[in-house]
Amino acid sequence: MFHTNLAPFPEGFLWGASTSAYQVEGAWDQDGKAPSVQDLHEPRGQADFKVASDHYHHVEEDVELMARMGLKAYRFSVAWARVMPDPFGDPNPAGLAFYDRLVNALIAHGIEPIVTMYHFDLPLSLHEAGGWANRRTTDAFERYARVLFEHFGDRVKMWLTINEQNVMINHPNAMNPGRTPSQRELYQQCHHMFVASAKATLLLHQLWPDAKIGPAPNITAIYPETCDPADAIAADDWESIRCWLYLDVACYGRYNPLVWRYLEERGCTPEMEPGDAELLAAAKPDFLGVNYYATATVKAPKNDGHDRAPRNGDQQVMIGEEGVYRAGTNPHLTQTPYGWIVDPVGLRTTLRRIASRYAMPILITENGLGTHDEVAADGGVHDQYRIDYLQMHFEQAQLALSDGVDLIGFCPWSFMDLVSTHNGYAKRYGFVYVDRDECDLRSLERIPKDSFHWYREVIETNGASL
Ligand code: BGP
Repeated sequence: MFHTNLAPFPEGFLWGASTSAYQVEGAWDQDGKAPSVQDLHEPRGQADFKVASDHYHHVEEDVELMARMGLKAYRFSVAWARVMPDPFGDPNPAGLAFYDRLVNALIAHGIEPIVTMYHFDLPLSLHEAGGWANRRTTDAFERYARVLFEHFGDRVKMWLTINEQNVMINHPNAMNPGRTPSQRELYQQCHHMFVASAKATLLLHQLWPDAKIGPAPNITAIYPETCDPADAIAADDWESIRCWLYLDVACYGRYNPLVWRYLEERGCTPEMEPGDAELLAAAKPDFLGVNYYATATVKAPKNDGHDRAPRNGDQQVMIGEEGVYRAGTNPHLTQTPYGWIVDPVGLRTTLRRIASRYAMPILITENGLGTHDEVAADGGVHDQYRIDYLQMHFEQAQLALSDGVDLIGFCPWSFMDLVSTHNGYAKRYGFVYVDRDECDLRSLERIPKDSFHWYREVIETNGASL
């Protein structure tokens, strides 16, 4: 659809940026923090999460930079194991104190804190007790939620429960170190995450009726590879299993009927406790966080033992499922050097589909370009490629607004360079360069990239400079 007049970005639009605790903080075992599943990763020749970007020791300086860039919002996650080293015990005062410093500095600069409660870093002790397959993890999450809401609820008014629950279920290896759960177990884990998220949602609404909370799945539009109706069914299946299941439970409080049948056929329906259905139905989010990087393309399965066709890849690389769909290719789209599809129009499509299905406010909680950056001879980082990438995605966000999508903010990934989930420090996303490489911590100096200055102007003009 063409628009004769583009809708302007609304007043109060949350121009933000995102990070997550384990990828940026470092101080992995300091001041009482217990290990999380992420601390088990010790990749050879690649950055681990022990020091990361050392945000823990640079927090005030980093917030100063956010203020210089003019950020209206900063999305970060709390490390569950920093606040609750014993998930069933008392909170760690030093852990709370670190986030107090961060939250207070943000507020002093007029930056809205948006807090993800759990971003891939399950406390190791919970993992060792069965992780999300163990129902007690939902009790631990509720306890943790109460600590966070009681402590920060006077200042933090926007919360995200779980980052990319759908990625954790569809790409489970990174979150389940040392083992590969069965599909049945994965959907039990998934159900427990739904329960945990619902409990947190109800609790926040009870304690702080003025605060807002939502999930943060990775949602992306899907294309059938051709107009063959069989490809369209495969695309529908993929979208229901990977995307709608998660938003249907959050928004409608019930499982998607197609996915429920798919689980029944495979003997994978989760065990529910009495009261779960009512709990899911009662917990209503206030907005939807959406991580968007790349669209996917699928085609009909052949059911010949090769539909899965596993490719080496990470959370954005499409893998098929036997008898359900196969990965397809899309000749209209390019890829990043790391093989991630670049599809700005796909962002508009994704937002439109979510809006027309759920009619809820949407916050883009992640989107960005991960690639190699270098400090030039003049001392700057000239990341025009990142500016181009973000410019295209912001333009499509504005088109989505013009289409009628209630888009409340855009938080690119990431505010500063941080450790990539799969590619260490070689793959950078930040507006701010951090002087370290894979294994050499160097100075850890912060250097604003060209994209930093470009984004400052976008924010200052509320998008008019695009
Ligand atoms: C999302 C995660 C982020 C971040 C991002 C980039 O799936 O929520 O934590 O890692 O992807 O991915 P990567 O670091 O693998 O490049």
